Amino acid sequence: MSTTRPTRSRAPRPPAPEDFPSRLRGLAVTARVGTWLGVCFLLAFVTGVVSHWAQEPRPPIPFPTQPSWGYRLNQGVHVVSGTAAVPLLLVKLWSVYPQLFRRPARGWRALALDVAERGSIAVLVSAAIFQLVTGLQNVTHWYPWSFSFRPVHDAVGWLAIGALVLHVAVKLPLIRAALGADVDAVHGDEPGPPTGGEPLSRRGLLRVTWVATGVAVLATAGGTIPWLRRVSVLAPRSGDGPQGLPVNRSARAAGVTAAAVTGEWTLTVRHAGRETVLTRDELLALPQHTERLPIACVEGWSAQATWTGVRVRDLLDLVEARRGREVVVDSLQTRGAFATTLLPGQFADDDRTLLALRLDGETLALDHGYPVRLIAPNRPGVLQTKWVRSLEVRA
Ligand SMILES: Nc1nc2c(c(=O)[nH]1)N[C@H]1C(S)=C(S)[C@@H](COP(=O)(O)O)O[C@H]1N2
Ligand SMILES: [Mo]
Repeated sequence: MSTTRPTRSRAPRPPAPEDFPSRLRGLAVTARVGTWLGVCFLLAFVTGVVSHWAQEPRPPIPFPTQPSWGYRLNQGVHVVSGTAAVPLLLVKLWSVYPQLFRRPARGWRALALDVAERGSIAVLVSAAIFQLVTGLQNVTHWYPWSFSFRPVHDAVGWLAIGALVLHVAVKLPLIRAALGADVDAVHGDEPGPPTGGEPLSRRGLLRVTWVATGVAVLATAGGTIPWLRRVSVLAPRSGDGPQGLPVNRSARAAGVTAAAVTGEWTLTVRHAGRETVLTRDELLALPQHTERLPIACVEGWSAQATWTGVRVRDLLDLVEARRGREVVVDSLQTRGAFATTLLPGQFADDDRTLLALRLDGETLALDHGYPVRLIAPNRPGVLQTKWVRSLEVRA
């Protein structure tokens, strides 16, 4: 191919879009990859909002206790769609980055529009990269930042989705034209599709992109879907831990080892000046109930298990607490954000909500919360408090 650029000019100059002549790039590729990226971001956004809602202590609309596997599915979709977005975003950015070197438009009006468009894309790209990087760091339990993950990831999620809606609205005519035409169609002043001299066709590039996305999905989906575990190399904590269930924070890490096993442990249930203290044997003498409920960690892994123990509602009845009351669940752990949690009324009253003493028929392992742990349906793992020492009914 001949070039129109004069070869004698050696003066350094910033690159221009023409300096990136790959014919694989083009609106046809960008729009197709972008559509799936948009789908992933939308799924991640909706499930992210649900997860945020589930973790709010007192949301305006109470979080439902049905279905018991709802939060599990939600977090699985969140982590899988976020991971699938990584290869899609890389290809999408590669397909458009020569545009970064476009000369600014001439004339005040055109320049103002140009600045507004580039500004909104800068917000979108940075928010998207921030979400994927912090999300993956969260999944791998790597917290190199000093801010609190949940509110920041939530706020930037809204920013990303806002910028995305704006971007799609502005580009809609282009997107529709590109999706309606052949993959090899040439739009605007693009260099045109590969002519056969290039190692890959646009169809080939798209195929590689879908395969890479599929691999990313398989590599993480095992965190939620047990029979995929063996291929899910990136799924964290999938199956290790005592009693076949993963452990996020061990008893030793929570600093509760000695206190829990001395045999002097008791459970205190408090309500309006009344207090009932129960030993482990006394708890075992109360009616025992068995429920199959998942632990669904916010970080993406989840596992179903059979829990046996005392209904929280039965314990609240001992202190004559009315229905609908919030319960503060306190643990033997003295430090950390999850040492104490708030159990909303609808969870406290649900018959499936237990203080579990047994897991899959065996005495609860210390790392799973021995002597007793909270297990409630459709509740984020992070709020399923282990090593419980008291329940206090809020006035
Ligand atoms: N007291 C206390 N309970 C806790 C935690 C904790 O750090 N401290 N971690 C929670 C988190 S993040 C999860 S996912 C579940 C995991 O329960 P498991 O270790 O029995 O699988 O316990 C929850 N209960
Ligand atoms: Mo968790």
